[in-house]
Formats: sequence, structure tokens, C-alpha cells
Amino acid sequence: MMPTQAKYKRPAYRIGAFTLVESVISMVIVGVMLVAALNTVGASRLNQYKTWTRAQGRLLAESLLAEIFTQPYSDPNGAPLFGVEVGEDADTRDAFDDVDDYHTWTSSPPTEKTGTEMASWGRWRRSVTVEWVDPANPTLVQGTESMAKRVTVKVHCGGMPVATLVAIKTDH
Ligand SMILES: [Ca+2]
Ligand SMILES: [Ca+2]
Repeated sequence: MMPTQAKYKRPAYRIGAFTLVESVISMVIVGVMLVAALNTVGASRLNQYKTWTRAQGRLLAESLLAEIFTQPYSDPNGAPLFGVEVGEDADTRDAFDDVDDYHTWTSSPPTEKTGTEMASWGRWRRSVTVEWVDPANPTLVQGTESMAKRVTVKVHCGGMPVATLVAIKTDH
């Protein structure tokens, strides 16, 4: 009598279930998609922060530049000097009464003109440079009185530059 050949029987673990390899591949795919999604969210938040920082920096620069431009071109009292005049305190803007008094002014955190520190702005710095420039070409710095002063206000946050504004004040 001839021996009968054993009938093929499908393994039970294949019926209605994932194999171990399929499960691992699925987890890898989900993991990669999750990382990509988190990276996208992180990049979006970073862009929002940078936009906010630039906007705040510009506001800080504009407010100080506006204050400087309410001052006359040169000191109204006595012999004007480039920088603070005799008797004016260079540590606070309270006594500043002309544009070039602000030359080399810097403060962190930013302060009001009275010297009051702006609360919650500890990482921010404002600084000012004033230079005589050629009225016909304000990119050319002059070593002597030229009847035009270029005022540059820079704002840093955490040591990084975030805003720079430049304006020219002339002696009418
Ligand atoms: Ca002055
Ligand atoms: Ca002055």
C-alpha cells in the first residue's frame, strides 16, 4: 500500500492577523510621520516667535527714535557739544535735550526717558549711535559739523540683533 502524502495545512498565525514584521513596519511608519508632524509644529512655533520678536524690536526702536526726534538738532542752552553737555547726566536720558546727547546711549533692559525700567524686558537692549553725515549723501560719515546727524537705533534680544532704524536729523 502506497503511503498517503500529508495535506498542506495553512499556519494558524496567518489567519486574520499581522505578522511581527508587518507590525514593526507599521510602527516605524507611524513613528516617522509623528516626528515629521512634530518638526512641522516646531518650525511653525519658531517662525511665530521670530515674527513676534522682530515686531517687538521694531516697536522698541521706533519709540526711542521718536523720542530722539522730538529733541532739537543741537543743545538749546549755551555752548553745544557733541554728546552730553556739561552738567548733563549721561547715565539717564532724563536731562537729554538734543539729538547727539543720545550718542552711545545703551540700556538693558530698555528704560523710559525718566529712567524707569520696562518690566519683563530683561533680555532686550537698545543702543544709539549719532554721527555727522554729508547732507547730500547720508552714507558718508563726516568728522566735523555737517548740519546733518544720522541717528541709528539698534535693538537686540538675547544678544541677537532684531531691529535697526536709521533716520537723519538736519539743522534747518
Ligand atoms: Ca544736551
Ligand atoms: Ca549735545
